[in-house]
Amino acid sequence: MKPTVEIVLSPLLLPLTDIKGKVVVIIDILRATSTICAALDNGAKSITPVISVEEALSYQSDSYLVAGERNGEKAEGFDFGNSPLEYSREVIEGKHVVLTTTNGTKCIHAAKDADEILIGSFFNLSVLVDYLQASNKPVVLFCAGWKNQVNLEDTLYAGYITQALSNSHEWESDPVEMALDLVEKAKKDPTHYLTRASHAKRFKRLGNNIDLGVCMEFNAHPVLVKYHNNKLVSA
Ligand code: 3SL
Repeated sequence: MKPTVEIVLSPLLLPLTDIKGKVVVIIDILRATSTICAALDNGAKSITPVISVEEALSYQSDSYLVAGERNGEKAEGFDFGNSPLEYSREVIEGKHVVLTTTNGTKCIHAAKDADEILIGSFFNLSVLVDYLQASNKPVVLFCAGWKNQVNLEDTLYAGYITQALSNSHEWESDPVEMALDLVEKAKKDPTHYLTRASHAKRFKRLGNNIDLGVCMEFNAHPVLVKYHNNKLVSA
């Protein structure tokens, strides 16, 4: 029998899914999990995800850069916001980062009962798929959404992963079927398709016309990211 793949479309649905003994992939395409992959691929030593702005600021020191956002904008007093473009090798190599974001970092904490927690973004799609296929374990694709609402970009990405796992894994899941349909619908031009996403519209209102396209660069940061000892590290 093949291992299963499931999709959790919103953090509110996580308690309905048994994640013990499974690999959970955290997905927040815009932008937390994309930023995490970019920073670690560009040489950051570790990223500590925390829930609150106050907790993040308590780390501020010579040893930690404090990063993150609230409602899409850099939080006050932080060194960095949450755009992958801010995390170039020049500024991030060899550094430890503490990160808090509106949705994504909370999901990492919510998944603590999982056997293994990994980070998924378009930046590391192929590396992640290779790992999931080889590990032969049940997989839960956990979409961060936006403030507990389902969103298009995380669901679309979960569809790409399930499509790639269709030989190694099996499912009986309506969210998986929905996500696969989304892949079909978006396949001509997934970036253009996602311009209708509410978070893409939010970015526009904030004057950010770049990050959607950036976060859709397939395999631009081919790094496998694991959560280990309260930190995200490149494996
Ligand atoms: O909510 C999050 O975790 C962030 O990724 C949101 S934002 O894209 O930085 O606005």
